[in-house]
Amino acid sequence: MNYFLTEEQQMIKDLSKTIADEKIAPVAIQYDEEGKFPNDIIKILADSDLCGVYIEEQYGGLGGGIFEMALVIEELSRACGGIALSYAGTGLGTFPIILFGNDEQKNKYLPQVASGKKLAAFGLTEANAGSDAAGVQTTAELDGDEYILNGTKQWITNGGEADIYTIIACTNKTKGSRGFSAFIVDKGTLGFSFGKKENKMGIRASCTVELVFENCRIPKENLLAREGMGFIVAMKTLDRTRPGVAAQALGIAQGAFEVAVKYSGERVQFRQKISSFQAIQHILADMAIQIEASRALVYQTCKFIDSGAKNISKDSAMCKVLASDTAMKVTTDAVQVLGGYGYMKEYPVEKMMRDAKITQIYEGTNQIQRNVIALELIKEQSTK
Ligand code: COS
Repeated sequence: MNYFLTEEQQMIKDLSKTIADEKIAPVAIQYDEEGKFPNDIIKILADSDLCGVYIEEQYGGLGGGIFEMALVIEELSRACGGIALSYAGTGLGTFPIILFGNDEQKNKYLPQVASGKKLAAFGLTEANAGSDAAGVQTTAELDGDEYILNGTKQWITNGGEADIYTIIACTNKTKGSRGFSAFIVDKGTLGFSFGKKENKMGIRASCTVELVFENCRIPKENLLAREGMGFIVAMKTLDRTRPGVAAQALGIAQGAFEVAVKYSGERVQFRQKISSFQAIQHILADMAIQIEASRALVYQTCKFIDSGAKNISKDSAMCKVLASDTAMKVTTDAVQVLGGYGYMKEYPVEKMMRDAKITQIYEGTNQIQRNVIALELIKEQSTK
């Protein structure tokens, strides 16, 4: 379908696709098996000026928004959802600065991300703070001109590889969700170290690591927005990055669909290509319908957010749910179309199925997204 992209958006999409086809697809299975972080691909993305598509021009970016970021993520994910995540995870770590950073913070950090010289990461999740984001126990205590951070963040994408970390910590235990604050922490700060690296089912080219803060002192200038704003920083960031997860899911689904279509045109059983069987045709048709519906919603949601709309939580959650549920269904069906071959590691679809699963879980499970959607619907109804 023609989504009437601008010339620049089409260029971003085409360039990302070329990199995905030529540089990522050939190494995706190997990187998955070895759990290798894609520093070489990040360098290619940086050299191609894709790292700053969502960052304002004054900070060295291309001046686009969520939509441009999603276009890159979608195309990279067609080839590898794990490799694409190093890019998407940097977006997640950077958006708190884009949304809430002061001039000094933006001037210092955004050009580093835009140039691709530095990656970012977002630290919200902890052992007791998953779906319940307000369960954060990491503390930040003001001491003169510094905050002292103590606690452990869990499952942090880009952990160890990123240089810039946006961290949510508790500054006042008595204030509930208004007792959290957001901070920027640089890699290498004394008292900030990396713990366990996870061994995951999918997205294995992405690193998922514990962040450990032990009396870690950061200058008070690293506070984002104001004390007490941390929960809002996290929620508003996630509202803008969940479409990125949706784009990742969309790309994974598209990649699996393309493999399934190609394979069904080559595989012969009962002296015919299996694409001549209606059973296979219907699976392919359903895949195409679900993918295109997801793409339409993801693109439109991104444009809606980029328009500056205020109330975006419901739409952001809806596109994340639709695209990730689609990715899980489509990749599972792609394995089915390939049959026994689909189950083998020589073919890419079993990896795509493993990669798809996380998109239903991270940046808020699809159950949490449905809660958000339902609560917004009820709110809308009560204000009519
Ligand atoms: N934008 C702005 N403000 C928001 C908001 C949003 N999207 N969502 C909530 N808030 C505000 C609320 O309005 C409320 O403000 P007041 O204190 O002024 O009333 C405050 O934040 C607390 O909101 P709420 O009571 O709804 O918080 P809950 O603790 O019930 O949690 C959910 C709400 C479940 C939506 C939140 O915990 C969540 O998003 N969980 C998933 C977290 C997640 O995505 N984890 C993955 C880790 S990141 S990879």
